[in-house]
Amino acid sequence: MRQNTYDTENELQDRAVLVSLVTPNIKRGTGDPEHSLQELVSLAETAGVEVLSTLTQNKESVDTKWFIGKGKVEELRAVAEELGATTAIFDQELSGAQVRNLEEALDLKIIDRTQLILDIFAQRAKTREGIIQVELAQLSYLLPRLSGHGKNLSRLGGGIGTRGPGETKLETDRRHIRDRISDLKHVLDEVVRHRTLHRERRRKSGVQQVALVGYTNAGKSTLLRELTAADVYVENQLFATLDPTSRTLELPSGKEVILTDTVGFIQNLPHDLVAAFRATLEEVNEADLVLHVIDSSSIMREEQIRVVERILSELGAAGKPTLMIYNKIDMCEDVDSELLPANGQDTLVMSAYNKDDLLRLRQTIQDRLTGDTKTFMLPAERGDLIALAYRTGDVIEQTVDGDYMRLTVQLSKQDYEVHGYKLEAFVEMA
Ligand SMILES: Nc1nc2c(ncn2[C@@H]2O[C@H](COP(=O)(O)OP(=O)(O)OP(=O)(O)O)[C@@H](O)[C@H]2O)c(=O)[nH]1
Ligand SMILES: [Mg+2]
Repeated sequence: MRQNTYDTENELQDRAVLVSLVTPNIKRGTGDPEHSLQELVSLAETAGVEVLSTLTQNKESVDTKWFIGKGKVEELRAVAEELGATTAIFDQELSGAQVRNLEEALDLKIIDRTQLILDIFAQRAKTREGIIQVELAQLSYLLPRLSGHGKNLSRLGGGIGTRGPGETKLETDRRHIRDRISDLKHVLDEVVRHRTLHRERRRKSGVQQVALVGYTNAGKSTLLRELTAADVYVENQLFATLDPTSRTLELPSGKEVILTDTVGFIQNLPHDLVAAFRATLEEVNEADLVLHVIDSSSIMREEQIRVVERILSELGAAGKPTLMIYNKIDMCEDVDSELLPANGQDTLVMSAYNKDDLLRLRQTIQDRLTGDTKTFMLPAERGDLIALAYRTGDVIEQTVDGDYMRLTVQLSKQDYEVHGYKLEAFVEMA
């Protein structure tokens, strides 16, 4: 299926200089460029690149031909030569022409942030669904840039930016790639159909779903592991998890729900990747409760929260019942933790490695999912309202009282807000 040009044994490690261009526009769009560049260093290291140095240029606007200014290209050449770099990685997305021009002028492999992230995903993808999604994203990225590649791929046999769609495929025409994209979409549709069926079965079984989301490296998989004793991959690196993993979580009441781990988010997540992973992230849309996991100790904490919220809203999952989990509190300096919100039904400040915190998390999940017990006095002839009560919550007790039906129902806060409010006029005071 996927031709892989990646050959670990013969591969020379990429030695890279990282480059960031800061223009007023870029600054407005993507948060702090300094943090973004730090993150690019982590991304490069995650991809197995040796980072030699970083270069930043402040400039009024992007240079159409070189992306950075001509003078900066010279500086980059000098630095690269001095340090013996093989590669330059840019923190922003480059056009095909810019890649070609830089490659020719510098005799370096030129990679941009998007390509680097796609490459990490290609290294990580394990399941059929993940592999298809990554290849789809890579091809969509490559299509408009085809003419910019080829040289570096034939010249430098391996390393970052060369995994995934094979060399021969890149040399074929765009139509070929479009065909491949359309084939992959069909296969993906099929996988998605299966996943949807599976999810529907789960939903019909009445089991509630909880989804872990959050910035990459926040501790989502750790929480899944600590809460369910699942054997999942936890690593101090970016994008350790690609494929959603679901496990049964037992709540203090003994009731079981399904807890799902998902792929982490990052700022400037390539658009093609969000599109390709939309299917996987449907899990989030279906969830009864979303656990937004935050690395409280990160200096980018607030930015990361905003990035996750933005991507969730792109996925149509904004406004879902959410519990914000300020994780890794054990790694926080006191001054940082003072700025955190107080614990409550919407917020939990905790450490995934603290037993008491995990108990509290279980309890909060339960409270959020089960909610309150309410008793309604419904007129016996209002079959519609009685049916609504049954649909909306768990009816614990039902008795007939003259012309009325007395129903005791357990309703979560969100269920009550969506449908249950229609029964409000019939609530019996306790
Ligand atoms: N000190 C401390 N470390 C934590 C805590 N939670 C997670 N970690 C560490 O943080 C790192 C990342 O954890 P993961 O669970 O892999 O993070 P993730 O959110 O699943 O990351 P991706 O899959 O990359 O999106 C690991 O080294 C964990 O051991 C915590 O509460 N305290
Ligand atoms: Mg993970």
